[in-house]
Amino acid sequence: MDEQRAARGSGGETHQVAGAGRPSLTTQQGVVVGDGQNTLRVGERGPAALEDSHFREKIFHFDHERIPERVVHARGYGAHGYFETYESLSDLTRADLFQRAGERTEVFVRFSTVAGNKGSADLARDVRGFAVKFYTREGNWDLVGNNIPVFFIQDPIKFPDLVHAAKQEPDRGFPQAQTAHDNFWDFVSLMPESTHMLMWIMSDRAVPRSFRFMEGFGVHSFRLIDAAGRSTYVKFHWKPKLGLQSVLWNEAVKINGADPDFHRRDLWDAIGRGDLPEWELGMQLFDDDFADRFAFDVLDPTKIIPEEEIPVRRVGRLVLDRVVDNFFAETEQVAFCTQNIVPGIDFTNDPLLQGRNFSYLDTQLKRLGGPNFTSLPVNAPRCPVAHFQQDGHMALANPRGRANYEPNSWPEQTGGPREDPERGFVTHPDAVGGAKRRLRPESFADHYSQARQFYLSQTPTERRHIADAYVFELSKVERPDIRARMVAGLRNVDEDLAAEIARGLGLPSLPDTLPAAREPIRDPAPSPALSILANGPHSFAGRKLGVLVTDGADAALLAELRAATEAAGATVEIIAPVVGGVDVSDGGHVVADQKLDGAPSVLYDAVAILATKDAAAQLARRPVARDFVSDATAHAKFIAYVDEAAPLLAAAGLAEGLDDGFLRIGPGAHPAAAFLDRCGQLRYWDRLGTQG
Ligand code: HDE
Repeated sequence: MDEQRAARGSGGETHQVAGAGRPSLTTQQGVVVGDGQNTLRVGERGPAALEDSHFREKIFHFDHERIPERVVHARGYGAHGYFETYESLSDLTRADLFQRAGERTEVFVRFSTVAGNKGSADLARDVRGFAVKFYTREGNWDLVGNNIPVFFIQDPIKFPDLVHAAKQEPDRGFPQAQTAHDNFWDFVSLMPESTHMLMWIMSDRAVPRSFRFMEGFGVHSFRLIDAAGRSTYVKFHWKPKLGLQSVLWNEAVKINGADPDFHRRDLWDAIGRGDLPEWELGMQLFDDDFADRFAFDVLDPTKIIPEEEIPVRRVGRLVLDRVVDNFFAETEQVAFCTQNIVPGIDFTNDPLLQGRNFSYLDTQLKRLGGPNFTSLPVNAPRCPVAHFQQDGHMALANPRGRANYEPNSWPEQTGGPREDPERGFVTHPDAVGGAKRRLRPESFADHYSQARQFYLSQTPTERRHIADAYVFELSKVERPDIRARMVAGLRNVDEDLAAEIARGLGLPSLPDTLPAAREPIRDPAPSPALSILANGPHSFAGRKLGVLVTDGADAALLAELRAATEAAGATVEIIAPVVGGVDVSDGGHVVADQKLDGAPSVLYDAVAILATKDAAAQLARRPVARDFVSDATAHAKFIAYVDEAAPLLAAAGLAEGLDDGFLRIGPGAHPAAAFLDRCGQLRYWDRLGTQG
């Protein structure tokens, strides 16, 4: 044996062999592998032998590891959890998961960005997917939503055009994961129906701080159907327990460099430490009378129903409590399909929803390679499944016996399942009729009023961000006529906004207003629910404080800061000049979570600086330390500091006139808890005025 080993390797490599509880390595055929380090060769320095079945099998499998990525929503991250119903909704729906108070239904959730490829960065300016698979006792229900309640287009036939225009341009293969390029703005400026969605995309909603701090929406109107067959319209909402939070665009750009996996890491870490992300499921419920008198068409996916008109009733909560065991098996192979609904829920004729119902099944076939993807554990229903579908690639759930058709006259035990009119799915008998035509309903023609309502419902800070985002994106557009056309359309939304963008772009003059298909409503009632900043959350829970420490830092203050942060339900990360950590004032050693160069302040919701005077003077000479402070300042973050940190603050341009977003902590100054209190405001926007 030793001789053989010596013959195998002369490079001093480590051979780890099976034994002592470690299983033997095998091939896919179950044959135990004797040597996993060397291919079979003829002669010591000779050619490889084709009969090396282990090598051949291993490389073959590796060559086929990738499956086609999703054509949209390629970059995503999933987790398991449960949905808990608050109270029986049997007066509204016969859907089994809503029948019993306290009932828990297993779920799998996948969050995603839309435009970027699988390896793109998390903080792209983009809509986020929020797809939930409920494994109910009466089959799988997929609520495949987004974090924005409207969409770009009104007809599914435009989806390939939209996606082509948004993704990287076909000749050059870039830019990826961004809409800041000619093709996107060319297309949307020619599609006035996208105006409302664009307002959301240019707003802070498109750069969420993490998945945990964003809302979700089913977008379309759906139906709930009760046991008597009565239909109630419903729009689905997800409300994050921790409130909404977004980052500044300048932060997003920097986070993408510092940690392109910022969002998935955040979800993984939160679940890992038991800080379980939670959302409430909300329903806006309405009937035909409301639909008839509502100012817009409830089938138009470019419109919302303001919460002030139909309140959101909270009916249950979603808790994510388990990360995936294997990213590929679960997050990558999960197959959401909008047509997966259960008895008690039904579609409406929203044209986009109808188109989606075709697309999702089709795309799974391409992506997962065959029709049997429903047998994969992440896709398989948790309730009994019985049918006569058979064979195909990778058939795993094969029927037994002779009967593979029905009706048949084989005995009950072997004759297989039959339809069940009592328990089965019944389509709502919606009366429809009319000529077969290709047309856009007249009732979908108002493209600007709700865009205006959204804009007017934002705080001044948020409005500033919207204007800045338009200017940023359109400044990347090379063709001046596209920039001008976009501004011409925006004059229908808000003259001030259009003028501000025109100024930001340096347009020589304000272009003529684009003619509107229908005259927009000039004075829509604001909907306060549409603003992020106007709605709290006034809590630092679930957020992260970055504490920059140096040798000699005040040990007692650090302990106090940790305790106050934990009491606020937040987490601390220690950042030091070296990852090995620092020796603090009481002689103890504090291990760092991050080395300063790898932990810019954009990764934190607030920061604290605990340094000695000498160490602060040393840090002041390092650009990375100065950036740490000046970025936190520019991003309106709350900053705690000790007196001794003055040299670093001064080097970052903050010699005097610190605003109320800065708080001196430590002996003779504020207690750490006072700082955490302030952090509950999340950002000190006054520092920026409305200057972005
Ligand atoms: Fe999708 N969409 N979509 N979409 N969508 C896909 O299905 C499509 C739309 C959404 O995490 C694809 O499995 C069409 C609206 C999410 O796996 C594909 C139209 C909303 C996800 C597809 C839309 C969504 C997808 C690509 C216009 C919000 C990711 C991969 C008619 C309500 C699901 C896949 C996951 C994925 C088609 C518009 C949400 C090609 C044709 C509106 C969250 O089937």
